Amino acid sequence: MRLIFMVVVVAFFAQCQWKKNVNSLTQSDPTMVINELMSDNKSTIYDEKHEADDWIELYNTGKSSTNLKGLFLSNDSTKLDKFPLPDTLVPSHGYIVIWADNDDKQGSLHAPFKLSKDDPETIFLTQGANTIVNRILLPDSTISEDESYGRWTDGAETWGKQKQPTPGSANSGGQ
Ligand SMILES: [Ca+2]
Ligand SMILES: [Ca+2]
Repeated sequence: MRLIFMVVVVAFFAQCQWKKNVNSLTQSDPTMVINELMSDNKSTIYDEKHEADDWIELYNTGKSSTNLKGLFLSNDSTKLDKFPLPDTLVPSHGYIVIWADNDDKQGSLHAPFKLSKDDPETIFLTQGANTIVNRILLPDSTISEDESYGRWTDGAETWGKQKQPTPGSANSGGQ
C-alpha cells in the first residue's frame, strides 16, 4: 500500500510542469513582485486603446499598501531604469497590470518595451535604478497565444504556464 502511494506521488510530480524558475531572483523580503506575464496576447485583455498588448502583472505581497514610485521595470540588463513606475498605490495583496506595448504616450502604465514571444527573455523589477528586486526568465514559444506565465500561488517561487490568464486578479495555476 505504501509503495503504491509512493508511485502515485512520484507520478504526480513527474507530470507537474510547475517549477522554480531557475533564473529567477527574489530579494529576501520583497513587497512588490512580478507575478504574471503575457507575451502573446491575442484576445485576453485590451488596453484603453483597445489594443491586445503584452502585459506584466505586479503583486503586492505585503500587509500594507505600497507605492510603485521608485521601482523600475526593464527587459535590458544594461538599462535597468528603462521604465520608472508611476506614483501609484497598490493595496495589500493587490495587483496592477503594466502594459508592455512600447506605447508610453498612452499613459503612465505603459512601458517603453514589448515582450518577446519567440525567444527567452529576462524581465527585471528594480528598486531605484540598480537594485534588482525580481529577475524573471520568460520562457520562449512553449507558451501559446493567450496563455500567460505566472507564479502559483501569488507571490510564490514556483512558475508555470496558465491556460486561464488572470491579469489583475489571483493566479489560477495550471488549470
Ligand atoms: Ca497600447
Ligand atoms: Ca494574476
